[in-house]
Amino acid sequence: MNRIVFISGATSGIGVSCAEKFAASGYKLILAGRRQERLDSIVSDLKNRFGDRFIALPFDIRSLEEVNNAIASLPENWKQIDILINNAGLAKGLGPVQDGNIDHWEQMIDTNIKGLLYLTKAIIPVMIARKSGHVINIGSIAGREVYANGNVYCATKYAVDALSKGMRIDFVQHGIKVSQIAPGAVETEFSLVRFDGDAEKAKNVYNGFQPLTPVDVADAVFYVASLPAHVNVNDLLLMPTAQAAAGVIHKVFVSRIS
Ligand code: NDP
Ligand code: 8X3
Repeated sequence: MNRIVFISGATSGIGVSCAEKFAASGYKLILAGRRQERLDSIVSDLKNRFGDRFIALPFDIRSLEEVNNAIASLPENWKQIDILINNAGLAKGLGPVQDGNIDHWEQMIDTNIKGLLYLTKAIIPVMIARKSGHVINIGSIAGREVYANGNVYCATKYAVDALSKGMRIDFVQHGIKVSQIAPGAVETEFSLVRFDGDAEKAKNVYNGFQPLTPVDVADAVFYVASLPAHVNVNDLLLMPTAQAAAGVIHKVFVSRIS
């Protein structure tokens, strides 16, 4: 196996699970994120278990300059990326637009929309030149239904949905697949980030039901990436059984009387 996968947001959650899954199946991986220490430790652990076919590439996806420099810095034999998993993303805050925090809005828009575009633009030329490749965008149920107080985060994921459709149209003539995986609630660091490190608030999001695990999402990504050349999953909405819609989660609490 000599195929190269680029995973953005590989320091945590879905990105780490994708790294595990593709690493165990023999792929070469470029793992990106801002937290260099975490990336280095993940890469060193993967190297110990699977051999020397992993690269850590720390950069902030919001900076066009950092994105372009990072891709340009790849060794020549690592530039022929076969699969790009556009996973880096975040939510900041949960509240009505009238109380919105402008910094939060900018961070979400710059990461989830502009960062995804910058990275795709930097990597797509090698796929076009080779007339093959696969871009897998991580969308969300939040890109299908707007939920209360989700406004700007939902808008960024609607944008990922639109960009996935647009890229598929633009890249089809070059033999490049574009897929979107849109998960419902997944227990990762997502809510911890959304609530600025408030662990109790984050934990409450997932209390009383079984959310998806990041491994569930990685399994879906791997399935989509493993199909024959003539088959593409355009779009896959993957939900916890207990989540019927964005804002409808069936929670069961067992009360304890001591
Ligand atoms: P995590 O918070 O666990 O992981 C997010 C990843 O994105 C981290 O590796 C983080 O790395 C990276 N990231 C964030 N900002 C930047 C940045 N500016 N530059 C580079 N990397 C960045 O959350 P998840 O694993 O849950 O999220 C992954 C994707 O899945 C996101 O796009 C999210 O919107 C989407 N999603 C999540 C769901 C959920 O319920 N958890 C459901 C549906 C979709 P670092 O901080 O090191 O930069
Ligand atoms: C993350 C899922 O429903 O918390 O995209 O916004 S949700």
